[in-house]
Amino acid sequence: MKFDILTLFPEMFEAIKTSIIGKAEERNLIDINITNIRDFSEDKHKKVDDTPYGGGAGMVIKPDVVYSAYKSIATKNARVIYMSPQGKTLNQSKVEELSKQEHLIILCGHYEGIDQRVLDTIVDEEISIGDYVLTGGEIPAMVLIDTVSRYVDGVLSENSKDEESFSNGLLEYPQYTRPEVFRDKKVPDILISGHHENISKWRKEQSLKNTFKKRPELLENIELTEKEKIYIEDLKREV
Ligand code: 21W
Repeated sequence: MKFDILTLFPEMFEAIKTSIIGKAEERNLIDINITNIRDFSEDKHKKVDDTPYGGGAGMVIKPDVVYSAYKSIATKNARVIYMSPQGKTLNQSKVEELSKQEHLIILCGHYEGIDQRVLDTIVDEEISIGDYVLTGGEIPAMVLIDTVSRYVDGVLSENSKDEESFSNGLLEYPQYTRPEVFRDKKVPDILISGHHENISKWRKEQSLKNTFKKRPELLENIELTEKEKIYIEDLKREV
């Protein structure tokens, strides 16, 4: 899978070259290519922005410069995503959908904003990472690359995705490792019993309990089995 980033702050992307994503790139499972929008300025001072028509504070990124940067990397099958506070909030189902694309072009804006005409020309979709204000789209772009890359074949070891938070719509069960007793707190007996069926049942219950306590709204959007519904009703009676 190929990620092309269009940004005025290419140095910020050093951060994703580390860890699992860096390894995935070394193994050619993903390809991350950064394009500095400023390289496409034809101005002698490499100017990329100008004052807004209609007046007001701040500056606006010029459409021609963004368009030339886009043209330099565009392919027929690319999907163009504009990281923007006005976009739909990213979630795990959007991540899975995007992971099926062969080429994502990610445009990063800044507080000053980008001329609307080039956005209308090249952008397929606007995505936000949540309702809070950042200084630019670079961190959101890295969030997107990180989360989408996990779905690319070979990036993660098998089965590490299907049991995790959100893949079944629930939060995870608690985990324990040695020592068996830590500051007078013992590991739950069931995990030491070796009874795999009981352990699996316990983990499912813990997942439901955790979700009910910490993120009850998640339970509204998923299908539960009859057994799970009964368990939730029991939890409600407990409080
Ligand atoms: C902050 C961009 C404010 C634009 C008049 C009209 C990308 C982001 C961002 C930023 C403005 C995301 C203006 C969650 C975020 C991002 C920087 C407002 C100025 N004035 N997800 N327009 N939060 N943020 N534009 O901030 O680029 S995804």
